[in-house]
Amino acid sequence: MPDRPKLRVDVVTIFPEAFAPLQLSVLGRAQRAGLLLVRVWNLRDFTTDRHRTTDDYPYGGGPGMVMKAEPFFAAARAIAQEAGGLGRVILTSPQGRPFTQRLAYELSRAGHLVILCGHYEGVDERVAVGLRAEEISIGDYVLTGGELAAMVIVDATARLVPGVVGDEASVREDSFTRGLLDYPHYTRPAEVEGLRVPEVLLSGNHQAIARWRRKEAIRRTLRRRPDLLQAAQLDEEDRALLEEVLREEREGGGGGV
Ligand code: 9D3
Repeated sequence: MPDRPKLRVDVVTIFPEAFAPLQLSVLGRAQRAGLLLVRVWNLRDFTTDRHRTTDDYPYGGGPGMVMKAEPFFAAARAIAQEAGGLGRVILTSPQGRPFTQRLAYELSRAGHLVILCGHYEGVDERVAVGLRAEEISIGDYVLTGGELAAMVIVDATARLVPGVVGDEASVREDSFTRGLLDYPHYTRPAEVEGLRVPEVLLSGNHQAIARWRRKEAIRRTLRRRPDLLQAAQLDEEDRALLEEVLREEREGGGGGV
């Protein structure tokens, strides 16, 4: 067991209990193995008033509440003291930079992340400015707060730390790294509800199987995510497979998904 985790993540939140899932499964095992350390801090512990207030009315008026700045600064100071610095500071925000697999790779090499979870209408702007926090969004839909976004960021980032996921090959093979969606998967039995496993997968012909899988990955990407196909790096053989798929798709059949 290493004496220092390869990735330390400090999360600051008003809902520390929401992070219980990070103790389970793959990330739980990684933490027990000392590869990963996730520390969750309760923002309320860094308030100084009787009511442990974390939000207040917006200057200038308008709807909703704004998270106060001082508790975040106090939490950051405590984290810096314990961790010996602050690493990369992230603020979850609908206004943030889109979170992508590329950014997950980048963060997985940072060594230390501090994730501040926003809530309500937002966080006092001076938190992002004063702590030099990078604002990150996980996508164009509206959540009730930053906690799920923080967990998504931790999950996608931590699994890229070497050793966290047992099967390194499956991490490297990931569809968003290769730029294509995954091919269809099957396991026993060979027939379910009248639906058969494609014959080629039962053939034992590994070259034919590899070709079929690549082709079906291209077909799925074309049908479901043509935007990804534009950006995918296709070699000569892939281009030939794409031509076949395009021909087959034109000829209809249209079956499946
Ligand atoms: C029109 C004002 N709304 C901005 C879109 C207010 C608002 C709604 C929801 C402010 C905060 C939130 C809570 N969302 C997050 O904190 C959040 C989030 C999200 O909603 N979608 C994707 N990524 C993220 S990261 C944090």
